[in-house]
Amino acid sequence: MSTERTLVLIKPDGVERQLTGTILARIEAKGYRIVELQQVRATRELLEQHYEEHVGKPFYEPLVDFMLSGPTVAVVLEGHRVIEGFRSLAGTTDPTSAAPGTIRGDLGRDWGEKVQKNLVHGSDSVESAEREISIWF
Ligand code: YYY
Ligand code: MG
Repeated sequence: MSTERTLVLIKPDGVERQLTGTILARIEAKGYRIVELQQVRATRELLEQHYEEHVGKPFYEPLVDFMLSGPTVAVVLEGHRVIEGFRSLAGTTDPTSAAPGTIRGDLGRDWGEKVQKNLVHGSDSVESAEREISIWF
């Protein structure tokens, strides 16, 4: 058995567009368990830790400003291979080309701004999941 935990964020665009319930319903329908959930207003310090790997990239500052623009819903999911499973449910980073059937592919698109408002975040490895969960919870 490889039961895992992953950190999912419903980003400010998802909360603003009132897609929280829709996104959580997709996660629950897939069979993953929600073990923690809270709506939070991220701080710059928190985001600097969360997006540590992206500091200095051209999209970093606009990304942080976007993440500061409104509340985020932070969720911890549990399930067998949930790290890979949630990223598969979410779809690829660019919402314009994310496959239909995925959260980003069905609900997200390019809004013509510098940052891809792609609705959700999901941890990409066991190590980043542990690190990110400890940042948000
Ligand atoms: O893991 P994932 O969210 O799919 O993408 P990352 O490469 O980790 O980038 C994090 C975040 O940064 C992404 O969700 C949107 C934003 N971003 C961007 O605005 N422009 C890029 N070229 C790459 C990423
Ligand atoms: Mg990532």
